[in-house]
Amino acid sequence: MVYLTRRWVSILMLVGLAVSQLLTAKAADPSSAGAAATVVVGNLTIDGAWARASMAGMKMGAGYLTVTNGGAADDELLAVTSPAADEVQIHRSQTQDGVMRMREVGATSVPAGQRIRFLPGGLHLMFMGLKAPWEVGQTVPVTLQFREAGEVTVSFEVRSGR
Ligand SMILES: [Cu+2]
Repeated sequence: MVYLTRRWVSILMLVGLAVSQLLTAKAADPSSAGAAATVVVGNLTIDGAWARASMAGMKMGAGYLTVTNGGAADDELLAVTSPAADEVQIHRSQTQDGVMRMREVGATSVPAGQRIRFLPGGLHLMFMGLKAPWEVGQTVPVTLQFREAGEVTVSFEVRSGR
């Protein structure tokens, strides 16, 4: 339909980046350029952070990420908060007797030298009481509190995917 020149595409990307940075202005980490950037805190590397677009009328949301512990000491994800939700819980989905259930697991260990993946159908962040619907393209600031590495705020990119 419309053929965008390379110049236009880069201008649009810059505008998009500026908007996403405005939306995540509360994010404490100025080094994270845009959504789903790799964030390093202490011995931990966090990447692939994304959240699912919320369904109409639903006040709950789910978020996913990968945490890699490159250090020699175990760490633990103690708590999660976000200005976009009343409460954030750490959940695990499990299929029991053919029914998918999820339960709150609380603090989650990130052992030395290991990678913990939060994925659909498994470990995930559950956002309760969304302040507003989450739409594809926006970003959600999420603060992760680790026992050893401390606190870090990561931008979760809202996607429609599964
Ligand atoms: Cu859940």
